[in-house]
Amino acid sequence: MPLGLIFVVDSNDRERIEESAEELSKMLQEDELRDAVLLVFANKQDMPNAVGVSDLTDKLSLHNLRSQTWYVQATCATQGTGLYEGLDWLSNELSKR
Ligand SMILES: Nc1nc2c(ncn2[C@@H]2O[C@H](COP(=O)(O)OP(=O)(O)OP(=O)(O)O)[C@@H](O)[C@H]2O)c(=O)[nH]1
Ligand SMILES: [Mg+2]
Repeated sequence: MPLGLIFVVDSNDRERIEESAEELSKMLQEDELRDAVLLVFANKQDMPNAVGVSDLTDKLSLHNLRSQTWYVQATCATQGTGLYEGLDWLSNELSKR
């Protein structure tokens, strides 16, 4: 059974998205996470200045990933928006394997 990895990004903290990208990239190079199914929560989407899903996908260089299956879900954790959609995607992907 592969691992599911949920990576939560504060989309509103523009100064630290680069830091998030570096952390994610380091994690995904770990042997244990090579085949992980990656769900990114692009959190704080309710904030007017938040980075959108498409920009965040670029900033995290997700299109360059070769060994992981990934998905970016827009969320607002305080209102619960997007959480179940993301978890449904993850549970579906994991059940395929
Ligand atoms: N507007 C909004 N606020 C959120 C959301 N999710 C969490 N928060 C709030 O964000 C605050 C916590 O901020 P974080 O950025 O997670 O943590 P921090 O204290 O800034 O510390 P760092 O981890 O160093 O960034 C809490 O008040 C949460 O209620 C969201 O989707 N939208
Ligand atoms: Mg913060």
